[in-house]
Amino acid sequence: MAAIFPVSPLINFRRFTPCKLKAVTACKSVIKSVTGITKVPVTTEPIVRRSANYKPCLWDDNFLQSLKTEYMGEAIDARASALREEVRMIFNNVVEPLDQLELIDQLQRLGLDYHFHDEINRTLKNIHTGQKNETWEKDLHATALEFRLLRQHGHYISPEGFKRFTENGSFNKGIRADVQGLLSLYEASYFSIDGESLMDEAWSFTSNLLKECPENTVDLDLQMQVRNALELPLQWRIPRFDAKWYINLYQKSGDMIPAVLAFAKLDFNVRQGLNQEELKDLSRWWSRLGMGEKLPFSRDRLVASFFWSLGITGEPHHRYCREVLTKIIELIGVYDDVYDVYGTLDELELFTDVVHRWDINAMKELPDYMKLCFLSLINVVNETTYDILKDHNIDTFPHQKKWFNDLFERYIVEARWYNSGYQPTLEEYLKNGFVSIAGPIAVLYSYICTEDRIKKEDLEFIEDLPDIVRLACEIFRLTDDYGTSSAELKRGDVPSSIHCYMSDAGVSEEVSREHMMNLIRKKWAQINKLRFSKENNNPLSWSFVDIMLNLIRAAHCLYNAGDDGYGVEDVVAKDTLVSLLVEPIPL
Ligand code: 0FV
Ligand code: MN
Ligand code: MN
Ligand code: MN
Ligand code: MN
Repeated sequence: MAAIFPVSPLINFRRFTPCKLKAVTACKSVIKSVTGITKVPVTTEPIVRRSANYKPCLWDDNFLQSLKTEYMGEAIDARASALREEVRMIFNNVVEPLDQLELIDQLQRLGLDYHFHDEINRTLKNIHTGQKNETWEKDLHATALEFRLLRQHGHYISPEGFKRFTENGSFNKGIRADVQGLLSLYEASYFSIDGESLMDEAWSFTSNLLKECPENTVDLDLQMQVRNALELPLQWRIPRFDAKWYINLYQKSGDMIPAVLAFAKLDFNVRQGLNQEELKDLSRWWSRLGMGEKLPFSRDRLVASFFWSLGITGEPHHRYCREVLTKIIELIGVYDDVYDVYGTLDELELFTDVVHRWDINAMKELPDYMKLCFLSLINVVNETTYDILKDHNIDTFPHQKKWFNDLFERYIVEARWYNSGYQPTLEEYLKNGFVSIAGPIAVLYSYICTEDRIKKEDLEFIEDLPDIVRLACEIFRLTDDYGTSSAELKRGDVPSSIHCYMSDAGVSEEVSREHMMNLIRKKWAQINKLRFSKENNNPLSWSFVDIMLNLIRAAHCLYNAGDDGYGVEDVVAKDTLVSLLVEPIPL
């Protein structure tokens, strides 16, 4: 235990809120001297530090620099653009609405939709305003596909159409055998708006039936799709992470179009080549920083951080955003480990204060390992400020400084809770936790790095953490806890949402986990509601909100099935990362 020094009257408790008073006693040893400089007291007792036992990173710089692509250069570009125009022509020649919807769905899942935004938007708009399609009356799949795609793209459609498949408010037993229809209805149910009881019914009806999907009565590919959907629905997935899987499925399907298939494969490989170049640059940045070696207690997860940024925004022209997000995520992972694992409370109070002052001269007060943290932070913020100023003529420095301050303010609250053994309620925990997961800061950086025109009112809207941002970040927090809380609890960390609820409600971990899953679905439905509601004064574009939601989709993918796909690299590394970033599709 650190020695307790007499409390100076100048000690600064300004940032303590009443609910954390219990933790205050644990922080007495931070001293504010008359010069206003906070000091970590010298103690003769050895400092006992925790360890997260993270494995070393799987991808060293030499390996990343050795990645090569054959899919670059003029000949490849010419081939890609010929295929793109061929697919555009095919698209424009499809006239039946159901065929159009199927093609749009396929393009999205093949990862090609970003080439055809205009065509897709125009087509969906026509379908939305067009005549009701009588021929679909008995077709559950068509009804559900239309519902899902229209809502995905911001066209409100009522769930009334599904009433045709119900009797006395419950779904018809007659559709049990229609596995394709059930699957489509299941996917559509994730686009429900909070309060739509018919869609809740659709979700429980289809998920129960699909779980028992009769093994011998449907073909293997459909079975595989059902399993995949039960793992995570489309609305919670990043299509590009599954593009290879889907390309393989599409290749075997009856309505495969050769040009579409060829373009999907080529485009996948071209983007992989671009991503490899980006990763090489980032790996040079990271190995030059040397934080992996200097701070061996922390996560060294550059590729996983890049993967996250790729999930948030994968389109080739958002390269700059991926660069910044990867850096930010990588560094946040380290800072988070400083707060959660390695730092003593005294050191953390001091670090939080130095960041608050943002004074490079104060760096000398920090222990050596924290100097690297502080300087890396200042550097990345300065660099990003410069870039944005150069390109947009907007000074984002005060904003960025505030975002990190807000993050560390939440980190220190958790550190105080942990050190004083305080058990927050779920409500109290989430109030702090939706920021401490670094969701808001990731959303804000995504905003300033993707928008062509950064708007002050948009920035301020996000900074105020309105419901739509809060809900998204709460989902991020809940999914992270779902995947990481067991290990966190074992090594010693603040209790997670799962454990807060166990203590609040006196339930088992299993019951609490189920409750969290229901909460996550509920919060998604609330987000869907806000996206469609006209009253919430949300100035953000539909497409930016989608980028924000990609943050939590990536979280769903990384933390799926209760694993920590970020900290424990080999969970996703073996399959998804290699497949996405290293191995091209044979043409
Ligand atoms: C989560 O780790 C972590 F560090 C993440 C998610 C990196 C930041 C990622 C983004 C901003 C996208 P951990 O489970 O240790 O986080 P908590 O908050 O539980 O300590
Ligand atoms: Mn942590
Ligand atoms: Mn943390
Ligand atoms: Mn966690
Ligand atoms: Mn945690």
